[in-house]
Amino acid sequence: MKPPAAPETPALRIESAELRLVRLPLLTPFTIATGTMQEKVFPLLILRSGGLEGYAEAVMDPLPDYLEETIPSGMALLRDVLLPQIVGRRFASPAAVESLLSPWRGHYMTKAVVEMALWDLWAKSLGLPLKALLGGEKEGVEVGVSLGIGTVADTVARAEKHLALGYRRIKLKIMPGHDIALVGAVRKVLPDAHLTVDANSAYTLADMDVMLALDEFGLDYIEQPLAWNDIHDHATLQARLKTAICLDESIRSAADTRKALASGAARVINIKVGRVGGHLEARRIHDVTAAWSLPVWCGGMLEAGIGRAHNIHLSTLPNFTKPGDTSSASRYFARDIVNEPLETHDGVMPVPQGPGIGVTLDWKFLDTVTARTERFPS
Ligand code: OSB
Ligand code: MG
Repeated sequence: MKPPAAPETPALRIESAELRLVRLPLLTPFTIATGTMQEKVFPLLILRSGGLEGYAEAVMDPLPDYLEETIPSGMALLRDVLLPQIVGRRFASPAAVESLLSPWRGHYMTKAVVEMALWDLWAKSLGLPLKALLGGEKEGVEVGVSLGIGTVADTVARAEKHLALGYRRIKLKIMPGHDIALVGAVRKVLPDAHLTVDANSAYTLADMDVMLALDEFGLDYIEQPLAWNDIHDHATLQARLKTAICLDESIRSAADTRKALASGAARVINIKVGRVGGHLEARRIHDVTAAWSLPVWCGGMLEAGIGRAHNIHLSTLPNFTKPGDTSSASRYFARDIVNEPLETHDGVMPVPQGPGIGVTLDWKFLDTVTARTERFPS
């Protein structure tokens, strides 16, 4: 018997790209152990094919404070290497871009913006929501809030307010000298809340006394207490704690995840699709963690609507069982760059409907917050 004829391979040709540098004012400055963000500055990539557009935001900061990538270095790599390579090329699937990106070392956030925009474009070309292509089924995703560093009294008030709004967990940013008393004060007024802390790598093993004190507050996990590029010391610390360690900065790949879980460095993983090079690697990390019967959750980088929508679709995968950081956009911005409001109801963020990431750009407003635009071909 003759096998059925192979279907014609669908392929999508990237006809052009547009790279914008966007500066969006934040409603309130956001302080973490490494510094304060006054505004959200990000590269926005638009890929075009057959009358459709795919969108993604890159999550690196202007300076290498959270991780080592920066906006200037990322935009240079996009301009000089990555976008000239992909514009004019045909792709048989979003996964096909990986072989072009993987030869370059590091630059996970820069590679991610290309891969994510291609996923959005691909899903739109099929008329399907991105979550359907990734394998997610949820209609909405449970989220908490990440509270930046402030005074103890103010942080307690914000924690109470957000819990009352229905947010499913409160994450407190901590740093040396702003840790035990803060967590103690919040725990006192919210004895039953899902509470976590995020140190953004501000401690070392020499701070074991602080870690052991934090271990007594019944936290869901302690996020990235030690160095941004460490796994080994986190394993030493995890062996001393009852509380789970969650790794953020240290995890860039499924291989990092395997090493962290196998060495006992963490029992929870924060997945940020931008930090790990895109949706495909994010899904691999999700799968490795699921194989260990350990949970993941979706982190955030104060994204505007495009990045927020990508995060929501990714969070629909089954092993995202802890609340993510993708809270209401109105907590961050007076006005977003997308037309659709991304707002939670009782701690649940609905998945935007429609093809791709399900949100559309507010071009008029976007133009007012765009500092620079580059086009490929120019
Ligand atoms: O470590 O998760 C982090 C914001 C900027 C840089 C790093 C982090 C964060 C957050 C905020 O925690 C998450 C969000 O609300 O988007
Ligand atoms: Mg973090």
